[in-house]
Amino acid sequence: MKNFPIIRSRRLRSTPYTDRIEAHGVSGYTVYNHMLLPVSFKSVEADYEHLKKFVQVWDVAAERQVQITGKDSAELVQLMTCRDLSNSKVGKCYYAPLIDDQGNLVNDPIINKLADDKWWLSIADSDVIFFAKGLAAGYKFDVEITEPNVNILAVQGPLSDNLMARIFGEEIRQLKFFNFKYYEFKKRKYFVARSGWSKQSGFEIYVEDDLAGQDLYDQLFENGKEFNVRAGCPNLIERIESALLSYGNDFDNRDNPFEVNFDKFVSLDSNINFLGKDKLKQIKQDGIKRKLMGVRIDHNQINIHSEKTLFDENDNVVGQVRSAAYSPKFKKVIGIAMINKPYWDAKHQFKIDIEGKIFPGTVCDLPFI
Ligand code: THG
Repeated sequence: MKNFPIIRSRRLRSTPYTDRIEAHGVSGYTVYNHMLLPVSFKSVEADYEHLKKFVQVWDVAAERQVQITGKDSAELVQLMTCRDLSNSKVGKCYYAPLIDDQGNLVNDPIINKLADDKWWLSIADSDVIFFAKGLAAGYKFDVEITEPNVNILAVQGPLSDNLMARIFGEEIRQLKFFNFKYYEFKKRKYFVARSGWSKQSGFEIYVEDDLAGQDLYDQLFENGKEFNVRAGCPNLIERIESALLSYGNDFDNRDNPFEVNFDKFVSLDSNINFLGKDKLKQIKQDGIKRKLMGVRIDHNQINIHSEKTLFDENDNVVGQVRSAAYSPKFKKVIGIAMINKPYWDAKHQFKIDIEGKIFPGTVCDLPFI
């Protein structure tokens, strides 16, 4: 497949950090929530090796916030997710599948509870704001729904604590996973969460002022020299190895949360009210017929831009690979695939066509071990 340049316009939004990541040598973008999201700097594999050893600063402004405030905000947020938020606390982040009336997935945001009547849904790539506004109008909720100017900088990698302590002070080391707090830098308060789309540990800074954010970006590099800081981005290899799922790639609005292994985030027995609850009860009772699994393929390269079908030795369909990459750790191609029921037992064999050649592979559990 040929590579074409992608032409920028107002519709394809830049971020406050775009000029900076270009100065740092960004070499590829994807589009996420109608915004530029970097995918590589040196190369996906070189970025991966660096991320696992040092610390990187990521422009993940494309993880947009849907802000929901007002008297009925908690009711609306709960209506959108099958995760029970009735005991949720201010200062905590909740990974929460959003579900439609058919019981299918709409998005998988991190929901940040800023106050009992103020929520930020830190969304993956789908237009959650219109879904929320439609529900609010239909239910006549007393809420305000906006996309505030919040642009996340993620600081990821094993040395991220050291760099963040240099900027925000030693106390930031105490911040627990999926908690957030405000920390000061140059007399300004920043919302910092311990989270991020890698398993190399790290933080996310939700920046609410463009100029301050650009200065913070530069300061992270000034202070990070001794930790070998680099510009980075969510890394395809690392996130597949870590089984961090990507809405639109690994799952989408044709899939329900049980098929995607979100069982622990589905609350059917409490008395909360959410869209699709009866459908999910029915689906659970009937049982699912396919689910997301890992796959390992005996090859050293792959490029996925649409689903690829897997077959057994009799040409029956085993499932479809939805994301995959060569893993230097496992020395194979690894991927995330929707696997049909008779085949999802670990170790089932399949064959796959990669650029005209047939390669063998096996189904395995997620996460990869
Ligand atoms: N950070 C923020 N917003 C985001 C993402 C992010 N929005 C888009 C996208 N990423 C949302 N998807 C995910 C997917 C996985 C995780 C976070 C966001 C994640 N999962 C952990 C895991 O799977 O181990 C923890 C889940 C849990 O058990 O609670 O971190 O990255 N701001």
